[in-house]
Amino acid sequence: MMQITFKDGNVKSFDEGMSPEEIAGAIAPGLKKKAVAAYVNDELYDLNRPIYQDAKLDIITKDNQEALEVLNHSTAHLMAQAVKRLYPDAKFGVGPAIKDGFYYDIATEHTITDDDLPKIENMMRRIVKEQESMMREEISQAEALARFKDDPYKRELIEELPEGEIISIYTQGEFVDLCRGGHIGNTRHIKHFKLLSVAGAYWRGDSDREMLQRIYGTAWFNKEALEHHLKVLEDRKERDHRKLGKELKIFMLDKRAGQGLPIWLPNGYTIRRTLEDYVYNLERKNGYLHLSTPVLGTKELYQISGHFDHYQDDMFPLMKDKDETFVLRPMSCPHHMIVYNSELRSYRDLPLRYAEIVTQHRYEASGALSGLERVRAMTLTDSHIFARKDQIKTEVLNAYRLILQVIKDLDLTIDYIELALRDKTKGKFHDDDKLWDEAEATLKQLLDEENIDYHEVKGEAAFYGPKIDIQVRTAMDHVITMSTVQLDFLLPERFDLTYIGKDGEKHRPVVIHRGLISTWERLMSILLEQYKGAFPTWLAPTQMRLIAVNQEAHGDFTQNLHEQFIDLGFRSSIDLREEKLGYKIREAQTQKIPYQLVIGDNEVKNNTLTYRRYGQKEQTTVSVQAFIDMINNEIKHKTKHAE
Ligand code: TSB
Ligand code: ZN
Repeated sequence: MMQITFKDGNVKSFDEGMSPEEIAGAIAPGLKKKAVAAYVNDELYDLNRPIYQDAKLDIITKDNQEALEVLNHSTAHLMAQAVKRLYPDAKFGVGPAIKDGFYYDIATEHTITDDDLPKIENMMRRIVKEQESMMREEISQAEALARFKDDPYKRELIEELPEGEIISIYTQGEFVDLCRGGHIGNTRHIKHFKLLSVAGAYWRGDSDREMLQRIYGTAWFNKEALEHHLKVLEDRKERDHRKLGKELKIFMLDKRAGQGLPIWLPNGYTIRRTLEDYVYNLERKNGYLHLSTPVLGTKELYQISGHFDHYQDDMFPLMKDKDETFVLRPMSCPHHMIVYNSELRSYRDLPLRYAEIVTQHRYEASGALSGLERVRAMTLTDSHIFARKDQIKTEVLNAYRLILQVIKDLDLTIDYIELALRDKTKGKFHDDDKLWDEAEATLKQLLDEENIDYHEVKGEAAFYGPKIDIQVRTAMDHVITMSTVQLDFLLPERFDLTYIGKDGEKHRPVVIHRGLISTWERLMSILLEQYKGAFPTWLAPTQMRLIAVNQEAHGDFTQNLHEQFIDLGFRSSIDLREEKLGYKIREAQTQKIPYQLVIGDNEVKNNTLTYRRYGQKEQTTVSVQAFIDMINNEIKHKTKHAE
């Protein structure tokens, strides 16, 4: 007999060799039904893996968070077995559970397409019916290499394990897989799953290695949960900014223009200029001074700043001529340091808040590029605030509060605040411990004093100092950095920045780097997804579309109205094409224009307007002036409309 200690402290005896599933069944049939896997002495165990010794047992049930991961991971094995049956030459890379799903990387001569997925799903269902047990076996490295002699990917993984390590493999019917474990024990427990898509994936994420085929799928414990998830995925597809960006002509990418180098189309650029005006005004109100600096700098400038030593991986290759070497700038800070230094500064001049909407370039890995969310050419709502030490707290807080206001105006949702610190063991940070300790302690203290909740993350700081990053959750369920406030004691040293204090002596200012609302690129990706392309009136590239019922009878009135709207600063557009009325109305709808105005006899006779709001069925007739007041009011208050 063995003694099993449960989470609640209860101890019970069971026959040696019983599995978590059997133990659960012995306690209560209901528990057995809900059991998915277990922790045995804190090690993740398969549901059917025998326990031979006294142990601490914690059964993972369907209600636990890890359960879904175990199920999805098990489903990955099930899928691999089905793939192998259909395409016997298939070899396998890795097949982990991911958030809400799983994938498996596969090498086969057969090109797997979306059309193959139902076939694979059917085969999976067959294996479920066969009730294959997933049996664990522990073998030596040498034996593992022999067992997987035809599987180059698995061999590579086995060879990398530390010598002498015991390796676990799983047999499920005719199929054998290398795996650490944590399974649901038998394929019959896997009922509600769907294969979602196929994509290419480099072996080990390395673009110099071969490309494998990756199948994504998802598995759930009941039909409703699966259906709900598929609905969520459908909605995400509709919201994907890459799709919407194309349909609504916001931006484009073209291989010839360059990867990660987006082109802003007229609609997108109009929104961007609207956001720019908004940011300029807000910053002016808050004491920022705007300036403009070049996209190129000398190599020397970036050597002084330290970017050259610590940030080169993220920079485009240098541009060299006979006597000069240029850097395509990844950041604007060095330029702003020079501006500070161009005059003698007194303590009375501080804080000095330089702001710039900065175009900069970063040589992001091609695999990391994604639509507008991560790009190589980007324009940042940047600022560098030069302050005395006694001003740090107020300036950081002012910057933080301004960020909160913009986030609110744009309707974004903060997921969490991250305090990004240095990781001493990594070389990408400057190495003056004293400066780091002081900067990190200052930010920590400030957040604590203000009762701002935050997560600390080591290794995510900038090379010059710690950051407070504002993390936003997108409609696609990515968490992404939008805004940032960074405390920097390094660049003031590097550029020998000084001001004359009250005492008549020279002192060092500090620099606060502030990204207000990320880059226009990233912001646009987020706004597109959030509004599903239906921008509120203040942001919409076209705010109203005017359509005359009959060109001859109503054309002049419509044209006059259009010009009047333009003079008022509205982004009005008029559809004069010789198309059917119904066609014009439908098109205005697919473009998600907030207001469609159809102008006919009544409007001309009564000097009124009949409008229909995007997404609504009813039409409303008002006086021209009432319409103008309504639009002005919406713009002023950044009114959002329900979809
Ligand atoms: C705030 N020197 C500071 C600046 O003064 C700086 O550049 N900080 S940063 O490196 O954190 O970048 C600022 C913001 O740019 C990030 O918070 C992020 O929102 C955005 N950003 C960074 N890289 C990319 C990228 N590849 N594509 C789109 N946006 C990006
Ligand atoms: Zn900066």
